[in-house]
Parts: sequence; C-alpha cells; structure tokens
Amino acid sequence: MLGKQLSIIAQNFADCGIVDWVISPGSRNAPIVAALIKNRSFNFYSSPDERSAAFTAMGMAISNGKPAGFLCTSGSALSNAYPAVLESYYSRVPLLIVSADRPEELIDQWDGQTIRQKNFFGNYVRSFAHINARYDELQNSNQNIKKCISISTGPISGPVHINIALSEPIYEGIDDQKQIDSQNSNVNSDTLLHEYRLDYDLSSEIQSGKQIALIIGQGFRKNDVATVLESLATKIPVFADITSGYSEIGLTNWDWGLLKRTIPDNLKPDLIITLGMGIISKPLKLAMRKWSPEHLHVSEASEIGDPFQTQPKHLPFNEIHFLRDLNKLLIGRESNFLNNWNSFIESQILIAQELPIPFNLELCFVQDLIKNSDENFHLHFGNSMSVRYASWSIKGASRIFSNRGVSGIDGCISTALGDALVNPDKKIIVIAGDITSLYDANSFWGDWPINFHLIILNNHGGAIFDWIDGPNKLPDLRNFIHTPHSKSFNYLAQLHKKSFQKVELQSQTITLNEILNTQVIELVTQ
Ligand SMILES: Cc1ncc(C[n+]2csc(CCOP(=O)(O)OP(=O)(O)O)c2C)c(N)n1
Repeated sequence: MLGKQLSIIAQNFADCGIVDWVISPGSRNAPIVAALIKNRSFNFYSSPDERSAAFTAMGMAISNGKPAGFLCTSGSALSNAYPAVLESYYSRVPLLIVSADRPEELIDQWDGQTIRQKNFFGNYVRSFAHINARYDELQNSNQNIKKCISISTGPISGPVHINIALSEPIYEGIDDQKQIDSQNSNVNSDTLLHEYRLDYDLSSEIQSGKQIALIIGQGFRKNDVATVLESLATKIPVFADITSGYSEIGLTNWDWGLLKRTIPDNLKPDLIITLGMGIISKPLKLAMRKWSPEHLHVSEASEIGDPFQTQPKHLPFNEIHFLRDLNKLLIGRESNFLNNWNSFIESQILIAQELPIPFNLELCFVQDLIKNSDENFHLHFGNSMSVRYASWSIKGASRIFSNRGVSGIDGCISTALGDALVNPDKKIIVIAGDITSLYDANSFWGDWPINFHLIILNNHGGAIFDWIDGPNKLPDLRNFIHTPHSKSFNYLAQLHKKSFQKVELQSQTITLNEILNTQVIELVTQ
C-alpha cells in the first residue's frame, strides 16, 4: 500500500539524520508530507514560494553542514528551487531536494503541473535518485535514499535530488498510524572522509626562503584548523575572507587596507597556499593575477578552481595535517614579510566617513554592527554592497555568512532565515540592500523566529552600480541597471505582520537593542 511505502521512505530520511524540513504546498506532495508528519522525528517549516523555501532549507545547513530537506510538489514548483540548488552546488553546502512526481507514463501527456523531473538539475546536483513509491523494490529505494544523502555531505558537499513518483490513488493509506521501525541505516557521513598523510616536500620549499602567504576562501569553520591558523598568523601573512569562517584570524581589515591602492611589488609572495574556495576581495585577486606566484591549494576535495589564474598545484591533503606541518616548519624562520604587509595595511589612508553618500553611512553602520556583535551573533550579508561593507570592517567574534557560491541576490534573506530556524540560541541578523530585499520578499511569508532580524539598507536602487566603474559612467543605463525606485518597506512588513522601524540614517541612529527588538528595520541612506 502506498501509505506504508511512503512511511518507510520517511523513516529512511530519519535514519540518514535529516531532522529539519521546509515544505512548500501542493497536492501531489501531500501524501509525502503526511508520511513525514506521522514519523514524529522531524521539525517542519512551511514556505509557499519554492524559491525562498529551497534557500531556507539550504540556510539550515550553512552553520553546521547538516543537510535539511526541502519538499515540493511536481511541475514548475520544482524549477523554482533551481537558484538554491546552484548556490548550494557552488558554495558546497549540503541540501536535500525532494520532489513529488507523477508516474512515468503521464509525463508529456498534457497533464497539469507535469514536467520532466528526472535528473532535472543535471550536473548541478551531486546525486539524483528516482523512486516510484508504489512499484519500486523497497530495498532499492532505501539504498538510493541513503546513498544520495550521504553524498550530499561529502567529500564535496552539495545538493542532491530525490524524485518520488506517486501513482493513483495517491492518498491510499495516508491515515494509517502504524509506526515504522528504523531501516537500520548504516550510512555514516564520516566514513566518506578520506585521511591523507602529508607526503609533499614542504620543508625544501620553506628552507628556500620563499615569501609565503596563506589565503583562505569561502568554507566551513573547523575549530582545530582555527587554532593552527592563529599560530600561523604570527609567522606569515594570513588573508582570511569574511566567508571563510576564520575572518577574525590573520591580517586585520586587510581588504579595506587594499582598497583603491596600488600594492607595492615588495609585498609579492613567492608562494601562496590557499584553503577553501573563492574570496571577495577584488584588489587581492587582481594583485595575485598580476604577480602570478607559485600556488599550492590544499583540499581533500578533488575539484578545485583557479581564481588567481595561477594554475595551482593541488595537494589533496587533510588541511589540519598540512597546516600543523607548515606551522612547525616555520618556527624560528626569520622574515620581514609579515611586518611589511602589516605596515602597508596600517598605513591605509581611506576614511569611511569620507566616502560619498550612501556608501559612507552604510559602511559606518556595518562597521559598528560588526564591532558590537559578539559570538552569539550570526551576521548574514546580502550580495552587492552589503557583503563588501562587511569585508571592509574589522572583524569581531560574530560569524559572518553570505551566499557567495553564485552571488545571487535572489535568496539572501531566506537563507539567513533557515540559519535562524535551526539556531534558536543565536541572534541572526541579515543586512541586505533594497533590491535584494524586494527580490526575496517572499521570505517574509512564514512566521519568523524571535531570533531573526532583517536590516534593509535602502538607498532606493542598486547602489553597487554607482560604485563600480563602468555603469556609473553611462547615465542611459540607469533605469535598467541601477533600477531606481521610491519604495518603502512599511507595507510589506505590515502585509506579513512583522514589526517595523524606519530610520533616516543621515539624521538618526539605531542601537543594537532596538534592532534586536524589531523584525524589519529599514535604514534609509539616500
Ligand atoms: C538573481 C540575481 N539577479 C541579478 C543580479 C545582479 N545584481 C548584483 S547587485 C544588484 C543590485 C542589488 O541592489 P541592492 O540590493 O539594493 O544593493 P546595493 O547595490 O544598493 O548595495 C543586482 C541586480 C544578481 N547578483 N543576482
């Protein structure tokens, strides 16, 4: 009976460690929802817009790497999860997408909400499984589910898709209350981690007196890695991106220090060692491209990018083993390289207040927010200027997140909401521009947890296009690229019953306490 098969499928999700689900409504997925609810192992959040919902499910994994499930009905519903799948793929955050489908014989037969869902996300998912809930061998289905979910967490984390075809009568056995036993899952994501020993001749590289710098791009924080990085940061320049999870370590406020300056050639490293993925800082990226130093990238993941166009040598080692060895080899080594970098960055002459409106007001606000937030805060920055302001601020103890996989403006608030839902003990603040906030307006739809706050930097358009040289020199483009508007957010907040405060940043201020007592804060800066 279909209801029982679905209950077994639900138990498989529980056995694989899925706890949190974001559910978008529909009738074809209703029997799956019923089976999940009956299981009693899960937490649910309802989010009617699938684009926002899938980002919220992804956001549930960004602080701890534990995948959450997104479940939707068939047809175009599934296609709305595409932006979140892309972000999750490129930022390597695990995400389980589950879609309900019609049976195979009804595809392309002019039935409503029916599209070709098999392998819908192509090579943007790390794994795909198709299950016919009524007819497939249960053992096969179970194995497919377990395999898919284990792949989502490594060795390269990312999105996976399970498509469940249901044939009529789809509500058969839906009210059967019998509990299903554990399906004896023996899938353990740890078993997928590979241990590598360091067999690369690092010591001769170090002894040759090379000027070495460490650059850490986007990724998940690991506490043991942080400890070694702190020690390394006393010996060589460490450039930690704000999305690396280690942004408080290494050179202080280096991205601001590099802004609008020519970096002297005596600061060129001979060798860069990188961890993680991409970095936000354009000046550092451009300098590395110009200097083209020797480049080693340390990562157990087999796929690596080349952001500096330096053709990195891939060292497939365990990061912690590598960093510990590097740290040991650097002990007692004399070099002025770190001091030279420190002096250059400290001699920065740009003053935030002297930037033009709205950049001065917005940057000063973000700098203060970061300074005043402690380790109980998760700060999420929308793409566009917001994340750049964060990158130009002195880091505090709060953790910083941003959707930098594909840098879309489409799900920044929804992602942060997911983080807030699974981390009730943290204070989650998302800082986003007005276009980004309007774009992700359906993130307002559901109930927000009390630890979630949105700050909208409303400069009435895409201010980034005034910042970037190019669009700012072509006024004819303004209506199509900058997209100016005169909207305010009070009605949107009112529509969704969110508490709201509007502050004119040129003449007013707002305290952290006021932010924490309000759900939506609109900061008008232009
Ligand atoms: C889905 C998507 N569409 C378009 C873009 C291109 N884009 C980058 S920034 C931006 C404007 C964002 O404006 P706003 O949120 O107001 O931030 P501000 O520029 O004022 O900081 C746009 C349209 C994108 N990154 N993602």
